[in-house]
Amino acid sequence: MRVDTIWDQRAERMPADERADLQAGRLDGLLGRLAERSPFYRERLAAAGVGPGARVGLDGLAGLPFTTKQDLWDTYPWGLLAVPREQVLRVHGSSGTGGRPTLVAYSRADLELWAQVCARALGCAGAGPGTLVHNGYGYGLFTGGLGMHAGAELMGCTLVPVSGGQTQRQVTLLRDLRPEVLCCTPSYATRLGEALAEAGVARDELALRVGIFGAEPWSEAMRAQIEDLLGLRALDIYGLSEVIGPGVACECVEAQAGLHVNEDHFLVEVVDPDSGRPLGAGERGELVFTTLTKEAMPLLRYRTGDIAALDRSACPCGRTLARMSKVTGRRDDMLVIRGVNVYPSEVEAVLVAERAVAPHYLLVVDTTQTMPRLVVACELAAGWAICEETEQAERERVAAEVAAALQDRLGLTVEVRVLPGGTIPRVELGKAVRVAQRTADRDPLPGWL
Ligand code: DLL
Repeated sequence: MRVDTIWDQRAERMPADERADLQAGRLDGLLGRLAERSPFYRERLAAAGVGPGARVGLDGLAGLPFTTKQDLWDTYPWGLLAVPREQVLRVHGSSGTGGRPTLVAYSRADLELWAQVCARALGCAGAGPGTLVHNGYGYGLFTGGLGMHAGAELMGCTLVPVSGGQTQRQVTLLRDLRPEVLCCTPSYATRLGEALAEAGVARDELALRVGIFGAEPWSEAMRAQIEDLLGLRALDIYGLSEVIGPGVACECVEAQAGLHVNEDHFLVEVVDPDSGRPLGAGERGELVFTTLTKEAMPLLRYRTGDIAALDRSACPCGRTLARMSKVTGRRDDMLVIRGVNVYPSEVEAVLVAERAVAPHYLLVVDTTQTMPRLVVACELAAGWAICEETEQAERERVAAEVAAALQDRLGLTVEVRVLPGGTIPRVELGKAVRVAQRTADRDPLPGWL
């Protein structure tokens, strides 16, 4: 497999000033299209004093109105369309917790653009025509499966569209077809590693070289674990349905240090999550995207809720696209336990650094008592306890160790349960569930809390 595989040389290596001109032109074009074709944005822009035909350029970006998830819900299902409904070729979305999904629409040109940016992600992984790709992202309304599928087909890869779930079958296909590239969520990558070990498949029976893992947050420590488990280089891929799906940004195998944002199509900003004020390079804040080229459902300054920072320094791979850091959390995933702010990503960092525990965990917020308490449930690493008699004592010893490390890091006393292997429910389809509530009528880990 080659590593000098930049899919779109011109776009991905464009000098920064040339790209800024391209973006400015595209932004003005977008404003024109929105004013003409989107009643929602026509009103929004008029309220912000941006008249039809305005040319704001990149300097005027911060003066344009934001779009939020609430706007998508309020206009559900078609209110943000900027093309006639008949020109929508596909609808995707994410399930959402309120019962109402977030839906997004794609025109033919949008689907082509999406395939292009997913091909760029595969190029970032060193893939090229003929590379065998195992696509374990779910197919359906979720964008992971069909997005990576289209990118791999466009590139001319040999694609195995296995989707999520049916882990035994995935193990067989990984062993028999010997793909080089694995695409799935990071949590499912750990599940596959576990299942391969259970099936007695040795790492050298596999040909995996690189994984393109995303759709959920994962830490550097988790990266090291997955690389070790599967014997591959683990790359992060980021995206969200509202903006397009996977392919908004992806790490390159050369540097593995930040995700190249496809800025010629998705104009990225980082803003202060509270004030909305734009932040500078290196400052951590909320990612905001403007879709410069999308047709069916373009979005202006969309607030993602995802927290990251931007790095505009040169990358050894030769791409000039800015890099975003890993997403370190969401504006709204912070838990407040007895007045202390707890980010699940910080707990994960502690757990993954502990060799005695497996990379499967659940944070349970127990609200059955007057003071909510946080219980961190994880599992003893496979083969860690020497024999059955000592297992329980070992689990208790490791729990005390992890609790001390969490106390150090978070400044909060947390209860830790180290459970026998296989106790934490595995998510085989869709995204990992890392935080659960325990209420009077619901116990996510019956008998263990
Ligand atoms: O998760 C798209 C995707 C599919 C990305 C496959 C990568 C691979 P949604 O279901 O709309 O779209 O969820 C989007 O997932 O706002 C983030 O909070 C989270 N997310 C996505 N990628 C990452 C990542 C897809 N690499 C939401 N790291 C986003 C952390 C991620 N969080």
